[in-house]
Amino acid sequence: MSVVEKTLSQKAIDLENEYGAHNYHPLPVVLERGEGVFVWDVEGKRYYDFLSAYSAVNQGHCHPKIINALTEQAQKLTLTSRAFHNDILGKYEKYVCDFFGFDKVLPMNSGAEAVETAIKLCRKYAYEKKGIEENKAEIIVCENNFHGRTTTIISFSNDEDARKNFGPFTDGFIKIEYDNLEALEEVLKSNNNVAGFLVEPIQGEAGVYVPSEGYLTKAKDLCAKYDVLFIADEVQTGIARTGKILAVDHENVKPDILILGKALSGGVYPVSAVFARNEIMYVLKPGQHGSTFGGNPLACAVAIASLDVVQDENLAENAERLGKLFRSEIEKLIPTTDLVTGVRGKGLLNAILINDTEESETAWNICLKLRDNGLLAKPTHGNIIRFAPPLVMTEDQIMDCVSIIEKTIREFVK
Ligand code: IF1
Repeated sequence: MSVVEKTLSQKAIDLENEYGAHNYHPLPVVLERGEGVFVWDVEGKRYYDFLSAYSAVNQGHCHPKIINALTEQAQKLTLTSRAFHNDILGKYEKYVCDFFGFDKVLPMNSGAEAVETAIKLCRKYAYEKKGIEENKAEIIVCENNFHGRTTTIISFSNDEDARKNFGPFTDGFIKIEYDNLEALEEVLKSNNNVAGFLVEPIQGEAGVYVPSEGYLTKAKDLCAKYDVLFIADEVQTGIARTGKILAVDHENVKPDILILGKALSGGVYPVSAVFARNEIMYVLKPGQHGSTFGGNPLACAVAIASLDVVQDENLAENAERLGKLFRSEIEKLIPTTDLVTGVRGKGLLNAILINDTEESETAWNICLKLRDNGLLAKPTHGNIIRFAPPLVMTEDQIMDCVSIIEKTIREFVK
């Protein structure tokens, strides 16, 4: 028997390894508490959270207003299913429709479910309103997209890890290059069966890839011209993350279908939603789509409180301001090091590019050092590190984080 006692962290990691499926490769840190922009590990060490659970915790960890809404509702009524009405669903639906400017909402739980919902809605609308021949509808998607993990969604992914040995796949998707309007128009004008164009306003998983200015506006115009639904997946970019309530707001684009998830609940509970105007949403009739938990009272209470926080605390403006500051500070660092070659992003959805190959361990090792220095972030695509802190951050805190990043980069020897 070893004389060295295992740390609490190691014990927790061992349990996950032994009993959990190995479908993740987490950074070795075991968290037990969160408050605002901070999380603490089981040994009591404090970190800045620079991932925000992939942009789900925009309002900060355990926001008292959201937790309060959760606990109050939890003591009254949690789930009725949609077999019966409940007294908060309609209130929630009105609230979010007013908030995002849509006629109708369809409540779901996870982001992937909401994407699936949007796909079904788009296809049904194409058959019943546009007159596309049954089973012929196609949806245009972008290369390097990330929309979730269901079998239909991975059918149009081009990430080999996400797809390999999960076939057979779902038909009906056409992949084009992201940020390429010619490619979009090419398909639109040559194919009368296109029902929709599904796009992330910024590609998150691809490495925070911000498209050229005007891309979304022009893509939306092309969709309108060819009578095709413009479907924005704002699961990651929505709810103030990029410096506006929605990333499409930067270009004043109004999607025909909008998909939200993650921060719709402040990361407190799985809540997702699909928005559309009446004409589109009316194609769904009773029995044609649903979910046991979608629109449950707990989700409704949590989501209302989460959006109240976004508004009351001006999180979009804060993300815009601190994002500019963050990028300009990192820009200053770049000429002084060989390790970082670029920074990009919008609002507080940013990434730095590490000067090494995608296969290298460098970004991972930098993240381990960042962790040691009190900041948690995770590489995406090997050589890119995503930085997405909660939006409740202050200017002093972000400057503190910039110095942690700077110190880590300077200390780092491959
Ligand atoms: C994981 C990435 C982020 C999303 C967009 C739908 C979904 C997501 C634009 C599905 C989810 C997540 C899932 C998470 C990792 C993560 C992610 F690295 F894969 F790309 F955020 F950056 N549309 N994104 O980004 O939402 O069903 O997960 O609620 O562990 O797979 P979900």
